[in-house]
Amino acid sequence: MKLFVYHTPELTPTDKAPECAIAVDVLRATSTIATVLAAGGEAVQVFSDLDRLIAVSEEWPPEKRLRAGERGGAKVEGFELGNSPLDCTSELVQGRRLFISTTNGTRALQRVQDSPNVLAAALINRAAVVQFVIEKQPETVWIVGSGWEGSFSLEDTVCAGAIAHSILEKTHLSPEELAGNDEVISAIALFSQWQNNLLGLFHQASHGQRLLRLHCQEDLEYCSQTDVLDVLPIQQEIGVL
Ligand code: 3SL
Repeated sequence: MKLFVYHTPELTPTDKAPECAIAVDVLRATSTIATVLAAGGEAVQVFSDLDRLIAVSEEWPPEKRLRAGERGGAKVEGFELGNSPLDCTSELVQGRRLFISTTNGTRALQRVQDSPNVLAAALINRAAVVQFVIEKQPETVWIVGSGWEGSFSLEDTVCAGAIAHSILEKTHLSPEELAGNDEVISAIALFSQWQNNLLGLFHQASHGQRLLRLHCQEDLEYCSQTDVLDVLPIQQEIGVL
């Protein structure tokens, strides 16, 4: 198995697809997706375009759907939800499909659509994602961070490092054997440095600071937890997890 880390969708190759692709947006899209599925959501359908989201979700009965939208960290007007995983209680999401569009996370997921195994990962469901990779043994795995509008983000790279670190522990591969690019080694180094203070790292991250200005401290706390949800968001059809 060779693992590659790409910090943003823009840095991800466009001329090939891996056997397994893992999209990461710890703050907060993939944390929200994992939370909805763990809380009994029927499925999560991802859109980059808000008009398309509205048109497709109109085909579902209102009691069977939820619309979640975020732009610039804030909730899209008229939608039931923004992008806070803490709003996704089982009372609200049970048996309903979430139609979601966010600034960066949904772009990362769409960037890897050509892979036969597309997963959504965050720190909270890291163990389930690692378990899938270990059992499936894909030849090539990509972890694609969402970043922020094309730029590197600390929280997605530390999650990539958390996944890589756990794969190393469970397979006994050496970092050189696992790593397909240098980004893997630097992601592992970042995780090793911060694994006991992930919330502290989020406070230093530019998007963490953006969310703190929007009074989302509790979201940061929630998303900085590791391995607390046993849920594997895996794509069943294009755009549906
Ligand atoms: O950019 C995204 O996809 C979002 O996750 C950003 S936010 O955390 O909802 O502001």
